[in-house]
Amino acid sequence: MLSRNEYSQLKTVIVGDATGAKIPKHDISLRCVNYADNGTPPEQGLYPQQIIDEANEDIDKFIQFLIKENVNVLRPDVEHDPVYYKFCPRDTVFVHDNNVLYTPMSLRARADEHTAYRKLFDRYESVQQETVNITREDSLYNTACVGNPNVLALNETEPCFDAANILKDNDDLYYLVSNSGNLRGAEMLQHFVGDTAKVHTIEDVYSYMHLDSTIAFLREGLLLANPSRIKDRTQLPEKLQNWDIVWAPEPVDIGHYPGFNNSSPWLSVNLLSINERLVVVEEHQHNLRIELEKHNIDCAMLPMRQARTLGGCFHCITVDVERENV
Ligand code: DAV
Repeated sequence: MLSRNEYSQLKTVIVGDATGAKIPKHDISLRCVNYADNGTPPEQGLYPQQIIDEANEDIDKFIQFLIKENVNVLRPDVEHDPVYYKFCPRDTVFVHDNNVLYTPMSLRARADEHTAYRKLFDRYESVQQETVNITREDSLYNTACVGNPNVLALNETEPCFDAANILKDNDDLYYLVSNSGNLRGAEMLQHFVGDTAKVHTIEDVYSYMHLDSTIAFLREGLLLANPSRIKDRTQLPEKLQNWDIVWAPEPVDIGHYPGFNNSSPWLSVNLLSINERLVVVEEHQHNLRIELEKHNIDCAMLPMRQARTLGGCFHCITVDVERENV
């Protein structure tokens, strides 16, 4: 059985690769999903080499750490030249129980990204891999979202979501309705997981990309929340309302490469849990470390200099494939 939650002992993980990362062709999906709140996209083409090199150097350090923790590391297909990138497998690959779903991605440029990861699951005989193909007609996107967080990028013409809109807690899956995931996507996810889990939607909390810079699950009954988005526990689905909450302190802004910005400073929340007592955190987030230590959680402080530039810190750049299941 594969991973069913975000925090029990990690055994096998996919770690992304910045090689070949590109700004894709400009189209309505890129404008509405990635840049609704975030200026205009940079020119199409490879990211500057310095970004790619620094990201890969930091990934190498992270992998050394994982190996030291006895975690088995899998990497995207080196032959795969991405249309967008293979830096954030979290966005594309949803793993739960014995199921792997390559989600119907919100960006057109990411429609075939799953081909970078598929072979990694061949070793698991009983695992089902499913890919959802959608058309991504212009009518899926609502350009009124640009500059207006009250209007979401995705209409409901077909199910559409990134895997990073989901966090898992065993029999419960939490799904953010936002620019990168619509309501039909949540229904599709429920259909896919069947009676192995219940999908709970989170709405009107954060309109832009993904759930994993807003909430992190630390263990059963303890979560980390971003107070700039979750103002009050009543905004959480009922099942999470009686969890203990660590309110994330103001992040240290590590900045981004000039002209290339794919995320907010709240990537501080985007941590990877190794187990209930150890998480990997971006190395400047000392106030966060102090808060987590109060809950007996140690922090491995590691660099990820281009996290904001490329839009991913340690949660985004990974997929927990196997955890010790409870
Ligand atoms: O907070 O800007 C980052 C994307 C995480 N997958 C943010 C969203």
